[in-house]
Amino acid sequence: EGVQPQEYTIIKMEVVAPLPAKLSALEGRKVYLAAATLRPETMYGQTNAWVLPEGKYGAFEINDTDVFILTHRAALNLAYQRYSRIPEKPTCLVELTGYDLIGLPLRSPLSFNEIIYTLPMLTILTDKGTGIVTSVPSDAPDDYMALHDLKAKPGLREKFNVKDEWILPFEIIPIINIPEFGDKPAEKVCTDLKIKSQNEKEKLAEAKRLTYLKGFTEGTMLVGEFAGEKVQDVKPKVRKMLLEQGHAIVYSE
Ligand code: A2H
Repeated sequence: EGVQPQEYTIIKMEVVAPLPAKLSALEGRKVYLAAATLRPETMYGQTNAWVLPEGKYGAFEINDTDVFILTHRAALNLAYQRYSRIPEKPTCLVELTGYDLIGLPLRSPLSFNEIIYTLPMLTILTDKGTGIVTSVPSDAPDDYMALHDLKAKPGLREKFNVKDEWILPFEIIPIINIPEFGDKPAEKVCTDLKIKSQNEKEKLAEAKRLTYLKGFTEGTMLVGEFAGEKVQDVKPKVRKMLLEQGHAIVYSE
């Protein structure tokens, strides 16, 4: 972990009923995958959520109505940030792994896709954020490559029991223009750097550096409430909107 605290926005991705058998103990509650992001202004372009198949997760009681699915580590941090029914003590209602979550249908705030699905990503770190990532393949190189891998490799889909209809209909949605990289910056940079898969860590770090820097300083929104405005200006406005509407919370670690 770094010395500087990192402040994330947690996006509440609602699990769409009916709940699968593994989650039946949560019947009657609002259940969310809690995704940590640094780019709330990109939520229009969500195509899926990512979990680590071998990762350990839990369904935690946040208050009287809401349950968040995330790592135990993140649940403990949240409990110290006033998000638990018992102060400073997380209550785990169901123990889960990533495998239990693959295929869950979700409704996520601002997303143009009304329903999106939970899919496996092999490079998720369980000691960062919540261990749940929302996927925006237009602007995040990791998301672009992980979705590309699943679309291009039927064997990978088979290995994780991923149905074709959870990925094949989901196209990249242009949401931000960057003069140098166009309307699908992650695809452009991954292609330019000849990145072959989600496992090329060093090249992906370079791709992230390039898109993040240029996106923030030179990007313009193409969609949503603030279309035509600079990403720099839109980011705090979208974040405020999501927080005020109860679709997101602040999380630091
Ligand atoms: B970002 P930082 Cl559009 N493991 O959100 C791996 N990656 C994780 C993670 C984890 N446990 N938790 C969060 N992340 C991702 C959007 C996005 C993100 C865009 C572009 C770039 C980008 C949509 N995915 O991140 O190491 C999340 O993906 C570029 C770094 O704390 C989160 O923001 O800086 C970002 O990494 C946090 O990474």
